[in-house]
Amino acid sequence: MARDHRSRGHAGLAGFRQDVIAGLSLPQKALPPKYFYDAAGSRLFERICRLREYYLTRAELALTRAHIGAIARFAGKGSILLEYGSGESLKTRLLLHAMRPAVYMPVDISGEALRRAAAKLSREFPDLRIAAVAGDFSRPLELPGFRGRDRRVVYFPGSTIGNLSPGEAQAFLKMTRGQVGPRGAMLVGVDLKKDAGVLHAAYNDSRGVTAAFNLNLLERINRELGGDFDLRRFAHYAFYNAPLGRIEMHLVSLAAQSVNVGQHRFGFAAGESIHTENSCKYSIAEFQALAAQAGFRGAKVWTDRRGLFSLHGLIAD
Ligand code: SAH
Ligand code: AVI
Repeated sequence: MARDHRSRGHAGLAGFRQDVIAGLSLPQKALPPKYFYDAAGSRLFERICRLREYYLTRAELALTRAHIGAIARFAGKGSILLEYGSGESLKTRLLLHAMRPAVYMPVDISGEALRRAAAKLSREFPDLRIAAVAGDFSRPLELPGFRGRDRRVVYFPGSTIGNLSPGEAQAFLKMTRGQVGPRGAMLVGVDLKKDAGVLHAAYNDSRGVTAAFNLNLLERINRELGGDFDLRRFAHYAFYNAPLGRIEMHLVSLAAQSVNVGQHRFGFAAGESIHTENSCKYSIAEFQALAAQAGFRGAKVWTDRRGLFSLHGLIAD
């Protein structure tokens, strides 16, 4: 059974416009990565997950399969399972089979992807109670039914936490620490630090799907906010910023140009970029220290055999 709640915290078109105008007015132009995920962006991300170079999805699936018994015991059979940034709920299926949650509550900003995933899951798990919430996890969210007596577990796979700055990640973990309560737990997928060449290939795939995903943000601004970005005059650029331990994605202006978004006009020098995403990579110790600052004890860590990706089992301290 699937129910769909639209959260009141959802910013909508006005919030999108405000964030775009503010971001393009900064000295280093920047746009929040949560806006990648309209219907087209979610489909492009699903294609990224299946690319040879994008090891993250395969590594997390492999480690989840290999350790599913222990992961389900850690989550607690019959718990309420809340997943942030659920997307197509790919890895979640393994968890749903193994832990049989009382309720599964997927939360995602991409309404179309969420509805598609919930409909598919209801066919695959006819007895599962699904309470889908279309909303933005960077704002306070109303989560109907999450405050029951059952144990509460938050699942945050995919290294989506890496798209937050370390400060934002800590605030997010603090918020979920409050949500799960003293008996609760969290499972967080975190991409590990590794060879820069492997990272570079994952964010610069040979088929150009990541480039299309990045450029779709400009297409979305054109479509929804009346922008006139010429996509042929911007290029995808992603590199590993080693001192900061993160992949940075940018869109680089290929010429001096100006662009209109509604009534606003923005000038670009040739070579000037819009910073569109960070994807932070953490060692196991670094992530456990971050979680500890948010009131979680790192109780378990699972990794894939190649040591590419980690899944942290956190317990409210
Ligand atoms: N968990 C899936 C998808 C990861 S992609 C996986 O592991 O493959 C990141 C997901 O988070 C997308 O589905 C995107 O729509 C969602 N998302 C990104 N920012 C969000 C936000 N601020 N609030 C809610 N969902 C968000
Ligand atoms: C969702 N997130 C964890 C992805 C990442 O790897 O940072 C988004 C992405 N950006 C480019 N490719 C994939």
